[in-house]
Amino acid sequence: MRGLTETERVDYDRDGFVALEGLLSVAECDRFVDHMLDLHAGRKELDGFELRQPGGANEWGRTHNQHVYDEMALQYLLLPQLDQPLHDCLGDHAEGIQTMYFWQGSEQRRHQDQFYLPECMSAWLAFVDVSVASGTIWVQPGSHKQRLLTKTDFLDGAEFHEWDYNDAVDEQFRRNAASGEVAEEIPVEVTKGSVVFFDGVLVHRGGEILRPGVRHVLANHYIPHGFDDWPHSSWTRYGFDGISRRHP
Ligand SMILES: O=C(O)CCC(=O)C(=O)O
Repeated sequence: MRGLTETERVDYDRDGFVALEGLLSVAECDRFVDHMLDLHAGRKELDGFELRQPGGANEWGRTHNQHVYDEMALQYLLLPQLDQPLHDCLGDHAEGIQTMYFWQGSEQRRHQDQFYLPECMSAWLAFVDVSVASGTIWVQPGSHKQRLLTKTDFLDGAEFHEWDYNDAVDEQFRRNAASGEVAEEIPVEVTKGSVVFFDGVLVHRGGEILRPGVRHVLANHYIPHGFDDWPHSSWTRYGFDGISRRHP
């Protein structure tokens, strides 16, 4: 299976993300989208999947950790072609720990994934063409080499005590920009079948949806096999070799 080329490695190291086009076949994209549309419409049922009501508050809300109850989501967390690029980015074997499915753009505010999931990185699987209009992700290239805000920054007496988390990341985003060491925030527009690999410290957000409609994306998260301080001890770590474990 293909890993990162030398150029892609350099890009990933410099920017904190790299998009690999055509890593997923059209059939792989369509298969998962059909599955999700069937679940959404109630044509398929799955224990653990929250049935959506037309017009309900969570009608198109993302799923969280679907791989725990859905064999197909687990397959897509561990698609063989993700293994080598993840290894090249992490410098270690990757273990899958989280999935989120988005039928539509999230419009999620700026954040860093490692705030929630220490040491993680992401593989963001685009099952359709994703553009600024459909609410793609926006990233601040190079921000993965700047400060990571952690829970300790919000403790009593710490710099961001009583700040809203996303406001604090916006502030960090401004500081990064002022440092002159990062590039300007950009949208990541990709074609169907692309996978965007990104560092868990990269500052990013879900862009505003300018053209309402579907935007089928599966966001997978991974941690390095050698990471021992994983705090979510009740979450299973899934290896590409088929071995899963809880740790510690
Ligand atoms: O796809 C999106 O809109 C947001 C994804 C994201 O922020 C994430 O996976 O951390």
